[in-house]
Amino acid sequence: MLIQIISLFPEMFPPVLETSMLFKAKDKGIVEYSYINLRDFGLGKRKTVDDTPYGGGDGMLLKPEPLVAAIEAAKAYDGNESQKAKSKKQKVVLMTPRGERFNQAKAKELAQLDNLILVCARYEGYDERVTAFIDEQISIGDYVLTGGELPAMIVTDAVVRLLPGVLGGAKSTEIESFSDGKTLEFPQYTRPEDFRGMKVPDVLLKGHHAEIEKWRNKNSRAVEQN
Ligand code: 4GS
Repeated sequence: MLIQIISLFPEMFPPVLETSMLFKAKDKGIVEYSYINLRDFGLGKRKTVDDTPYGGGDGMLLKPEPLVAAIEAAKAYDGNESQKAKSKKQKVVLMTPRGERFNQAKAKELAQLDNLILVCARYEGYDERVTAFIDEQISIGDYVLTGGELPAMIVTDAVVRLLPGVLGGAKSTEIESFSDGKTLEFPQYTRPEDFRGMKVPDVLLKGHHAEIEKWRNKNSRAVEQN
């Protein structure tokens, strides 16, 4: 999968996407990350990307020309050797609190794509006409951030871990064992048995599998999974 990220702050991404599982996915050739600096598409000598809103109001908006030029550049790039994304399943997703709420089902859906283009807004927002060049608008929650970069990282994380070959064998079979679409998220413990006076629940120490399952069910929250 080719994941392209359009942002005014592309330097925010490598520290997160080049770490741990997200890096391993890239190292294995399962995913390619490509960062597009919106500033490169700014207008004039000053590479302007923002302007004041018609009708007045606080703050600045992203202008449509640079944003749409960046989206078109992203669409024209067809990935490195391992990712021949061109003319395959491609989607342009804009991160915005006005979008549809992100969840595991959406992550699953996006994980089917060959090419995901994530657009990160900044300032007070963007010129509404860019939405004509966007396939979907997604929000990670009902709060206002300073930019769409953290939301884009969250979407990337949730999507990449679903790509075949990213999670190790043990982990993926663990998920498959609750194959009703939900996973039971229950409290877990590891050594030591006594940590600062807090004991691991007895039932978990005894190896009685039926009792353990009962305890886990009782203390579970069902979370949509894979
Ligand atoms: C979100 C969010 C967000 C909104 C971007 C204000 C800069 C900011 N994006 N889910 N302008 N919540 N974006 O807060 O996706």
